[in-house]
Amino acid sequence: FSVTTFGESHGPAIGCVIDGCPPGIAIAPDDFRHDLDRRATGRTRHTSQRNESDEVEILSGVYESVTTGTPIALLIRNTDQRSKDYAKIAEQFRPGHADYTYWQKYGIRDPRGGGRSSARETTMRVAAGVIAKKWLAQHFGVRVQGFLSQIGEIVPHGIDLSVIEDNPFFWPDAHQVGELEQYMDALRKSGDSVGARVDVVATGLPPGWGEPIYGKLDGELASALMSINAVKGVEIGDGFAVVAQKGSEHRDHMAPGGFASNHAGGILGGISTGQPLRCSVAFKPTSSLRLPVDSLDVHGNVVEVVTTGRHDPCVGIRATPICEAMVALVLMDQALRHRAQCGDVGSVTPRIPGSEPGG
Ligand code: EPS
Repeated sequence: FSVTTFGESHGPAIGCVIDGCPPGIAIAPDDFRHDLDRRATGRTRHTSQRNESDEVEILSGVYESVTTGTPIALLIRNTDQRSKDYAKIAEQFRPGHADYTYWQKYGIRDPRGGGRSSARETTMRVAAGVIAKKWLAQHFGVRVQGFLSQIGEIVPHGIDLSVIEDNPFFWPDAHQVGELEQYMDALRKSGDSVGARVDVVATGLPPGWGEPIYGKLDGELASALMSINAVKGVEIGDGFAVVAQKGSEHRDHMAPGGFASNHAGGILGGISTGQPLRCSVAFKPTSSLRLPVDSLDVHGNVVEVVTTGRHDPCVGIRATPICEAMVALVLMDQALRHRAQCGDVGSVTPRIPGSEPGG
């Protein structure tokens, strides 16, 4: 099972090809609406004001509203890809932006709205993830849910997953939404940007998904999540906090009633334990700022860079559905691999119940 995407932010369209998807999954264009809207720009004042409707066209792999097993091709046409400063930024490097490394690698650059390095590409990851989420839910009852667990220095006072769809930040504490609105309004006016952390919890996994050495479940998740634009860190379970833990504290006690804790994040030895999967993703602050900064141009001249345009002051805000999608795609791939090698997924081993989501 594999996914690849194509298209540029200011090109005519973006799209993806999903190969190896099982036949018989019911899919219609409307299925994509909810998650694409959660990720889209222009839906609240706290994100980029680019206004894309993100209508999915199913080009192949689906007949009479079910997948046929052949490659699924999805297309979304760009409709609001205007930009005024192509000429100006075409030869300048934005500090912290991929335009420098694209130039070093290819010696050619598509300056139209960040081209291929734009977060626009993540639209197609979310679209592909919709199919994976649906398949995982129908076959295993797996649910993948993300939330924002930090913006700058602000962390939630409490975690209530039932409120994250009710505010523009995917924030798990309804009492702090006003504070976040004020923080983001001030940040946007200042012209600066800020980093963020997204947590993802997947429940309902059977034990046994993942490979023991190459293709470890945590390795695949880290790779998939790290491949999202602006990601600088991925943690599984307690992540970097394990550095300060004692073994007696970190190990998850086992009893007939289930694991007593979930420091491991639902993975041991690269294989799922049957507990909730927990991972956490760090997003850097957006590099395209209207605050002036010294940089170089492609000729080595010192230039002052000011990036105008419709950029996100906190790219992490829209990242929750993207992280969910990447986790779902990895889980679907691992479930299919496990079924190929071991037969019926989850039926060969007695399941030890896990702790609750976030536990
Ligand atoms: C982006 C810059 C902005 C965002 C874009 C990501 O686009 P533009 O270059 O048109 O101002 O709006 O995000 C999307 C269009 C999207 O759908 O996520 C960037 O530089 O990454």
